Amino acid sequence: MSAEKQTVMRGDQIFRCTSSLDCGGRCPVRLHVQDGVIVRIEGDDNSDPEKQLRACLRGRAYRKFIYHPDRLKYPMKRVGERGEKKYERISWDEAMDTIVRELTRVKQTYGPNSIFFTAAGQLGALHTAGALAKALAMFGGYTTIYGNISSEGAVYAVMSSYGDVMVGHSREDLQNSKLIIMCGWDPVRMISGTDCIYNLTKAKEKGIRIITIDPRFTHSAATFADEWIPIFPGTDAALMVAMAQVIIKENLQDQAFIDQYSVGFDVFKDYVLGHEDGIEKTPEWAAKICGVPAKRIESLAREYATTKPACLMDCQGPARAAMGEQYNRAAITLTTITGNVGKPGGSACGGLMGIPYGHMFRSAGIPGIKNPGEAGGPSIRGTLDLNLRLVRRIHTNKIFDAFLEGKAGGYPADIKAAWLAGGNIMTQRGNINKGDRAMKSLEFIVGQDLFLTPTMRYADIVLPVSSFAEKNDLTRPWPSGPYLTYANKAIEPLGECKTDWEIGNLFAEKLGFEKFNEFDEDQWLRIFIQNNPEYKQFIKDYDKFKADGIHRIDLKEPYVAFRQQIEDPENHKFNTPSGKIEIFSQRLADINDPKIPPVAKYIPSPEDRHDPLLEKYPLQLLSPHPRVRAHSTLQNVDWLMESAPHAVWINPVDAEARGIRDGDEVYVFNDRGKLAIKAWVTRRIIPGVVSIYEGAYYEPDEEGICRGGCVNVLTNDTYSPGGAAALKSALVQVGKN
Ligand SMILES: Nc1nc2c(c(=O)[nH]1)N[C@H]1C(S)=C(S)[C@@H](COP(=O)(O)OP(=O)(O)OC[C@H]3O[C@@H](n4cnc5c(=O)[nH]c(N)nc54)[C@H](O)[C@@H]3O)O[C@H]1N2
Ligand SMILES: Nc1nc2c(c(=O)[nH]1)N[C@H]1C(S)=C(S)[C@@H](COP(=O)(O)OP(=O)(O)OC[C@H]3O[C@@H](n4cnc5c(=O)[nH]c(N)nc54)[C@H](O)[C@@H]3O)O[C@H]1N2
Ligand SMILES: [Mo]
Repeated sequence: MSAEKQTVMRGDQIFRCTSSLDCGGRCPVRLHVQDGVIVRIEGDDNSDPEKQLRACLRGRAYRKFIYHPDRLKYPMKRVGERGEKKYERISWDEAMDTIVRELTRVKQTYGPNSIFFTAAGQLGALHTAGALAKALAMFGGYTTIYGNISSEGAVYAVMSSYGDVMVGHSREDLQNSKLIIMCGWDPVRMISGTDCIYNLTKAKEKGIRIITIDPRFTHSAATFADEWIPIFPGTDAALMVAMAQVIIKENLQDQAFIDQYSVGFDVFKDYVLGHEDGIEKTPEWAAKICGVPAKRIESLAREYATTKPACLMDCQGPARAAMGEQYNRAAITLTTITGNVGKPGGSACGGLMGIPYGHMFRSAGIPGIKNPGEAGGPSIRGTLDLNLRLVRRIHTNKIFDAFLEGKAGGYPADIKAAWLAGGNIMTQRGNINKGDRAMKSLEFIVGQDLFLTPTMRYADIVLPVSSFAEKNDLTRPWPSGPYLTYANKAIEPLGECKTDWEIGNLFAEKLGFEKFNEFDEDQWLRIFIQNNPEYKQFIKDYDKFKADGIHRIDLKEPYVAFRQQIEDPENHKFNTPSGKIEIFSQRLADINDPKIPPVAKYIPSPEDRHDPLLEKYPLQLLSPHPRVRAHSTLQNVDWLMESAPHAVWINPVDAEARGIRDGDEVYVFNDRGKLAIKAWVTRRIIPGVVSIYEGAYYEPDEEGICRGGCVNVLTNDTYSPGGAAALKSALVQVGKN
């Protein structure tokens, strides 16, 4: 270490923290503080290389986020038009008085369900919008969203197949595999657990063969893969069904495993062999759909079925599409028929990849109360019937239609006011230009964030929120664990910032709710640990946990999903009606909708490459998560943006046909919107497909062209039959004007 570095370190106080952002890591970091100011950030310093949790470039740049000059520091009220960014500073008192007055008016005039409430963007245990949700419920209730924007397709697939969302393995288990197939999984960019890349590196060093299947030559392909198999978006189910056809024809399936642990293989086989619809799902059939040559489909099927154990890794991204759940259902079917479920070095598929040890505060948090807005409705617990789920709630990708159409459009309420407690819906939901109209249709909006985001620009009252460094909280790693984290407060809140929890308490106080909050921050965090058996078994010493900032859970061997069900089937059934893995699901059959079939199928979808709209808009649009942001968060950190300028990925074939050269300013457009962006002409994406990272701010000019390059001006505000936000199913054109 240099002398200079040592001098800097000498008066530093070090606080162990993690972010609470919705990113793929939430990595442990050490915040160095001098005179109340964070001066430097370092990563985890665990001396054991096997255990050290290495933060990515985003974690190392947090200082630039926390101290960004654009941070909101005071409450503000809108003085211009919605979306115009004209605001004036007001006091907390005035802000809260206005909120109480306006929400009371709306409640009295239209009923409590006309108040829409949603929160996102951060994942702490205490300093969330939980207190606000409770206060709003006590105030009379609200309408909220249904469906996880990240993973609803995957959730649907695992719930129908396994009856459980905990389908991951510890990342360490990648090293036990003989073959890793990354199908739409790009952890080098999206992290997928802080220990993931280390374990992939170890797997690679061991000589384990790694294949990627992706329309893009991803960062993971570049770093780890022995082979890249390009594929057209939305067609993995065709590829996988054809792999199953080869496996069945050549009798390579693990029949004993299938017989013992699953139901419905015969129904799937009938579909694959064409007994059901007269079309045999041969590699030639699939090649026409997915673009992978038939010979390669055949050899991939053989390689996958004969290498044991093999780890097929599907993810959530490709399932965020118009027929999303079929991709995960098909992957689950493949791993089942090859007997790779519940085995070290195998995988359960299903895209969620969580293990129980990364989810510790599922049951930690301030006890809420039931939202009266949802009282008296039918129970939606455990159902796979999406229509039932939509009775009381608005699908997460349908917020804008719900605002615009209300009950007349079949939505649960006529929305007149919204409280948006984090999350940036005016950048992160499909069809943002519709969002502009929707947000303008409301009578009152209150928002809370660290920045004047495109969403906050529509709010009548904007409340400033503290960053994760300005409060103590329990945070949780991306689902892979296995460790628990405590994010220490390193600095005082900037300006007059408050946490979401404090805002909830303040609102309750203004409404005169007595004894709304009985404990302080430290008391609550201790209570969470005491009351939550999953924490309690590991955290014996609260103060030590707080000081260390992390508790590593010593698993004797890597966690393997469904190991007990496979090794001890007498005593451990799958949580499905049959007690087995459901290749065929009777619950899906009962829904009786060909778009949500009881076995995995390839089903064409709107705005895929077989849609006639392709003539007008010939390019499929991808929108993966940005390597250097967490969605739209961190988008203003110059260090990060310099390292990966925002651009549309376009293949030279498509670029040349349009006279586009690398670095040119181009427009990407369809009937929903138009954005301006630089072109990155690269063979890292296949012809016929373009890609723009999600998360760039929505910045429309007078003509309505998004100058920020927000991909969601182009995407759809629809969802799949299983409830996946169909953000990856969009056709576009690219041109120089
Ligand atoms: N086209 C396309 N769109 C997508 C996706 C895609 O793949 N393609 N992915 C989808 C997915 S998976 C997700 S999860 C969503 C993410 O959607 P959002 O959650 O809306 O995304 P973020 O940009 O992370 O927004 C978080 C906001 O919360 C703020 N924030 C951070 N910390 C706090 C806090 O403590 N309190 C409050 N009140 N605010 C805070 C941040 O400043 C930021 O403005 O995007 C979805 N949108
Ligand atoms: N750096 C960073 N990491 C993040 C986040 C972030 O914002 N920034 N967000 C986090 C969150 S909330 C989530 S939900 C996860 C999401 O992470 P993912 O679920 O992995 O989603 P995406 O980022 O959309 O990545 C999808 C990948 O699949 C590929 N792909 C798209 N369509 C297809 C297809 O049809 N077939 C195949 N085979 N591949 C396809 C894309 O090219 C891309 O490589 O990431 C987390 N990690
Ligand atoms: Mo997500």
